[in-house]
Amino acid sequence: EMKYTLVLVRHGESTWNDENRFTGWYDCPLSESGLKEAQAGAELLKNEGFTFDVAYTSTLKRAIKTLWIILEENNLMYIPIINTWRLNERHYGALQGLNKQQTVDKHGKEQVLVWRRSYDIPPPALDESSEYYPGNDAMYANVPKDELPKTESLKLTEDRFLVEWNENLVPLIKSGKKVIIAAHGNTLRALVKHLDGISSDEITGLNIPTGVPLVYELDEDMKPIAQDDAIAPLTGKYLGDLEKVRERIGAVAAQTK
Ligand code: DG2
Repeated sequence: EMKYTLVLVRHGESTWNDENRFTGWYDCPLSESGLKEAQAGAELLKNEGFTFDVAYTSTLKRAIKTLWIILEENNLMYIPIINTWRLNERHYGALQGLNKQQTVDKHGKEQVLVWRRSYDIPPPALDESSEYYPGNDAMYANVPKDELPKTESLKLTEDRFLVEWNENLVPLIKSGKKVIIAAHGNTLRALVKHLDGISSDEITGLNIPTGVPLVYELDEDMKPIAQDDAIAPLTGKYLGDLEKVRERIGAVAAQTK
């Protein structure tokens, strides 16, 4: 029996998504089309009458801005927003900043697919002297250095995301609060893998589109209830025109050809 509704949304297209660069923890803004995607996602939620008590997001402005647009459109700017690095995108290591297609040209399609989509193989790590090392960023001054990544596989991303999920999000949802999570392609892959029990093999084929709200219905044990119109292997449902959603999913996969 349906008990709780949880809404997930990947941020709208970022400037580095648009430039087809590996982004990870790099803090780029939404692109012009990303702002429009976020607005369209916000309107879908409004038209379906969604409301929220608490919002969760990362420390990265593309997710935060997407959330702000959603809250503004839905007259919910007063609700608490929790920002945590545990919802940040997977750290892309030494790939951050590189063009995805040029990386294919250099290392081959198979290798890049392993880096982008394998479950437990992390990309090459970056050096502590790198400008992209989170330990050199004031934003993470309060995070213990040994918790800050130099690269992450999806598995490592899932591990640190699930700390937040189990310690804070699950109790919040079970207390009856309506929660929206605005996050990133790979943190959301990690979360839906956990929710839907997707295997490490099957998760390699899963891509999350930008800016489209994804609605989960959960029972009292946080198990998802399968919904009509869900796109397998997910049991949660994307809002809006599913044909367009499928196209956007395909476009994410096609960033490396
Ligand atoms: C993208 C995901 O993260 O890239 O880090 O480049 O969701 O914050 O735009 P997001 C990045 P892929 O794993 O799909 O290549």
